[in-house]
Amino acid sequence: MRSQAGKSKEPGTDRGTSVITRTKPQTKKPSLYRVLLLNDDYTPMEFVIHVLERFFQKDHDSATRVMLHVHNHGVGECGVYTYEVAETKVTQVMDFARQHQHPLQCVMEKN
Ligand code: TYC
Repeated sequence: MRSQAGKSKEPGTDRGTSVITRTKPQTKKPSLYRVLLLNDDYTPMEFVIHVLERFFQKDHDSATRVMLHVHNHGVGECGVYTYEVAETKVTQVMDFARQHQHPLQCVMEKN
């Protein structure tokens, strides 16, 4: 921000009026967060596929691929979201898993 006082006038005629000019863009990109599923030995594969379809809008083939990736590698990405959306997804998955008495874990991490 710059305060621009009157310029190029006769000496002594500046009446002190100034204009505040915005120089910095006022939009900021939101931070993004990855939502991850963690593998465990007990949650049924079909339950994980259902979670990916229900909360992450995956079709059946895509959900199956993500589930198998988590099963084989220990962790996998469900999606990337702004903070509040990611937090909501994690809560929804954890609540749903608990309701069905599965130990499935879902976490978020900053990108
Ligand atoms: N490993 C589980 C099984 O063999 C399946 C599974 C996949 C569990 C992904 C959790 O996030 C997970 N039944």
